[in-house]
Amino acid sequence: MHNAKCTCWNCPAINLAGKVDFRACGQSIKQFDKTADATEETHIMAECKRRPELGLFNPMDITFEECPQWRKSPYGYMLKDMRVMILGIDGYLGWTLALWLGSLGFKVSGVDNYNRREWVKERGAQTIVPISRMNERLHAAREVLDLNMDFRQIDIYSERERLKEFVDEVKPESVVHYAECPSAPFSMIDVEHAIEVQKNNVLGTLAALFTMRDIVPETSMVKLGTMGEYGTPLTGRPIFEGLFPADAVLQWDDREWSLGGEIVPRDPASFYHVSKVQDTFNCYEACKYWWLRSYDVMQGVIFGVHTDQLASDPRLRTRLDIDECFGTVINRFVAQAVAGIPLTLYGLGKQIRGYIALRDAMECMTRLICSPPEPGQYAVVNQVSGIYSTRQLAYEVAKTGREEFGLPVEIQRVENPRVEADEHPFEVLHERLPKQFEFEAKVSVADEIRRMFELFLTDEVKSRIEERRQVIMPRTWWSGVKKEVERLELLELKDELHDEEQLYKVNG
Ligand code: USQ
Repeated sequence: MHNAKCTCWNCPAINLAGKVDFRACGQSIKQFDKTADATEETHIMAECKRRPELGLFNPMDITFEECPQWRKSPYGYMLKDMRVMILGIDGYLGWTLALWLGSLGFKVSGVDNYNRREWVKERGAQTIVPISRMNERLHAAREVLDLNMDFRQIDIYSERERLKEFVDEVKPESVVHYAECPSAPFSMIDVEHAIEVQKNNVLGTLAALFTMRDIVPETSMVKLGTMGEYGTPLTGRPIFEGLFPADAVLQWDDREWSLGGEIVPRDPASFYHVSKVQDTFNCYEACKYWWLRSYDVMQGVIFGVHTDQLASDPRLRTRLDIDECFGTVINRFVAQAVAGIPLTLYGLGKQIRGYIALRDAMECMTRLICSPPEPGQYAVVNQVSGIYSTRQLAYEVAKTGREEFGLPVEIQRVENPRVEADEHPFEVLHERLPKQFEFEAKVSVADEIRRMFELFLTDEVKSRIEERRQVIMPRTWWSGVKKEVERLELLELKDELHDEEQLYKVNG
């Protein structure tokens, strides 16, 4: 199992004691290797909050597989009854993860300020999959899955004291940070929206980091970043996992420097993506100054509706947005196919992105929660399971819609309201999740598209899509102009074209 050999050094249940030198942050674990004569005067020692009878000991002494508090699970060794707090538990990902973790035996708590519900409402849109109020959702989770989740309505930035009190009460052993506005177009509407997104995201993250420093410094923060921080380097330079590998070299002016361990350059594509870049630096600094530990999860574009828990009862479903601001591209394409709107490819439709299905993203998060970084470690994973152009995805949706659901799906190219390269090289490294954490993607794009059609074609969801069809076409231009995009071309869907445009994986 991927985390069998991790030691108490990685475990959130320890208190650090002995010779803890906070200036040593970022030092490699090697410097604290076990030695026979380790004492609290000479070495970092640990006390276990769960097993106080151990007294002071060297944190390298006990591995997860040796510790009775860590149990085997499908996703690695898992800390028994591990307490996970989800910031943003009411959202598309937050609610899905809460049910997923709860079903695995984690003790789940969460906070939310319901901003997402308000932002979507403000755009005149709605989740096409109906969701109920939080207390009804919690009630259903109890009834159907026997889960008792502890929830508080808290804004993590403006209600910092309440957040502190809740964290102090729960003492989470992992904090998942999903409490951010996830929309590039929303941040580009006008100055008010740009400020709202950056305030919510950057200041909320800072508040969460300070809270963790003060109350649960041994707890890891699993923070949702985005592949969009990196942009699409036009030189074709590979997109490394957050930090340059040790052998990366910069050559210039007949001289040479190592780039190993430096944060790779960012080229964000909207004021939203800029907020995530700022978060990266804030998390990185918090790890450096205070020995916090964090995974920055550079997630690709997410899609899908399915996990076993979400499907177990209609009251447990997660939200699903399809408007120009909050709908991600595959989810939007399937809704467009159902609404009889030709799928909207922006520009050439040759933008390449990393993608991951909802269920697979949950599995990745679980593996990361179960394998916390070392104290002071800021680590990055690129969380994608396939690399596709938007054109390939549109063809896949059109093909499935036509052949399996008998829908007359068409594809159009429309003006691109965003400022982004619509033809560019793209080489993403996404090796850590499969190699270090033994993650293997389980959900294919084709299968998830099929599931989405099945759900979207049910009477209730279909009529909610129809009700809000006016929010589907984009009107938010990066230039600030507000006008609906115009069609550039209606693509002809020939059978041969289907074969040419088959989904493929560029790498990985
Ligand atoms: N696109 C279309 N047609 C549409 C909608 C989008 O061609 O109807 C194109 C966009 O121009 C873009 C690509 O599809 O090139 C992806 O767009 P998106 O809206 O699905 O995703 P994006 O705005 O990039 O943002 C989403 C999430 C965000 C996350 C990001 C990961 O909303 O939270 O950060 O995916 S990534 O794209 O890797 O940056």
